[in-house]
Amino acid sequence: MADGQRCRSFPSVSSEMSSLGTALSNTCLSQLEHSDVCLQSQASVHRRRRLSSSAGAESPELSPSTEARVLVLNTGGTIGMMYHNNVLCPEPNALVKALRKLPILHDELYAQQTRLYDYYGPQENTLVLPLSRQNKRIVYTVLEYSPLLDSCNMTTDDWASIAKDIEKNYEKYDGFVVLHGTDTMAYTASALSFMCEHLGKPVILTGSQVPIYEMRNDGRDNLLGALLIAGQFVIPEVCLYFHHKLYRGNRVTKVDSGSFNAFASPNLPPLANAEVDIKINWDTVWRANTTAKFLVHTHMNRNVGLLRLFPGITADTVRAFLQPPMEGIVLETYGSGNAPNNRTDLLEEFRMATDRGVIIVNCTQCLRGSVTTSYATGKALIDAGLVPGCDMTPEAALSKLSYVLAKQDLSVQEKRKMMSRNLRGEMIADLEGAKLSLRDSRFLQVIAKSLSISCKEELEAIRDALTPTLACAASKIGDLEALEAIRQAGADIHSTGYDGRTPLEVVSFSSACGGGEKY
Ligand code: ASN
Repeated sequence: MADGQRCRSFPSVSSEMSSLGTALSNTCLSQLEHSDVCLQSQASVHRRRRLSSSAGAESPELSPSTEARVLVLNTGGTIGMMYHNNVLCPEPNALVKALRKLPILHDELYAQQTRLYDYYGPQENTLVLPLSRQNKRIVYTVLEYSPLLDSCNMTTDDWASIAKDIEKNYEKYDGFVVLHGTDTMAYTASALSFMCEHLGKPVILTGSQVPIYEMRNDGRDNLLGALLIAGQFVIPEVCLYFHHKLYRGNRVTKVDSGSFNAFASPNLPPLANAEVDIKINWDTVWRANTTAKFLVHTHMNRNVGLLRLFPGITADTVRAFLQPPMEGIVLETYGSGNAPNNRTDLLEEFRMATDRGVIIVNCTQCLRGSVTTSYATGKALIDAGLVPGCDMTPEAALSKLSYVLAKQDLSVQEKRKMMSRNLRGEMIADLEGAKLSLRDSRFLQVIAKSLSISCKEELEAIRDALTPTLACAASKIGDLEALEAIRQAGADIHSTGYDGRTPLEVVSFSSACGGGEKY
């Protein structure tokens, strides 16, 4: 499994079982992968067929099935900046004009020959990529925000505008690219991942370290890669594309201000690598296990903050920070979630805040790794009422807090619970402590959840593939109750497991050897 997280989160599942799950998920997902690409651009096909039949005999042959539509929301950032008085500032109404002159980002001949603008809207904001290696045409429309912003000037209201624009245009496009400054891109990507619920299409944030107008720049590659992925693959996630890699948006952090390789996703491997081929790690791609309609939540609570512990921090500083109206903070602790346990003054401040309903999430200051309770210095924070942030980045934890605290119909206890649940793949699945046994009907559900199974058919496929194996495992250890539970759940205990034997054969063999009982 490319995503090692999932194996780690199954303490009670045997390695045999997890490799079976891997094989199964690979099969399901590679089948889906194929159908996903086919699903792409159905709307475009329909639209362009109508155009084709009205275009007349002189119109060149269209191959509309190869077209996909992507909406580009240009919010600002260095990618579209120019120098004014020696400093970089966003330059309005310039980007599309520049893109139009770049053959790798626009094929004007195709646009003219196929009367692209007659159908897809004005020339000022509609462009088309040259034919991709997968024989696709990506037609993209740029919606420029006003004013364009350096991302340092963005607030939660700007996140809401992006989310609303995606919602408004959701049906018309196959995917979305958000051009954004790099400085706060990890925050926006995280926030959008929570704001967008039941997302079924890719939303990819990108930008650059050097303006696209300069001779040497990373903007062209980043925009091209984001467009190709958004237009050709159904990756139903808020992602961030930078320097040939596609990341889950709520897993990234900006790690370098002076390199084209500006982002890292320390606790999750990339969703895709765009090298000679674009390789998608389908095992890692998040799939919501629902077919519910896409919706956005734009209400975010702004009474949140980030507090980084440091040796010698005073209780006065902590108390001041936790004063109302503060409702939730992300405490950046040492190592695996540790804080001084010899500082009763500090722990008392945390305790008093959590007692009055402030949610404090414990995240590590380390770039990589998770919060645990291995040390007494970590346990002290649990005792003070902090919520463990597992392996969430501070950016993801903060925006999740802002999203969760805005849910007025939930109690503080429910909000705390929601903070410790994995909502959008922002943390490792919280299955620890789930004491699963073979007789527990949740067993399959937990496996399905970890594979992000999204429909009934997939769940059934998992059940059909796993039940013979589970039944054999139950037989082997003589767990007749489990065998009965599996049989009642609809499994055929006469079908063979991974070693070609039926559960009954296993049980007979085991009892012959003095192991199990006769069923
Ligand atoms: N200050 C810029 C921004 O975040 C940095 C960039 O985009 N590279 O908008």
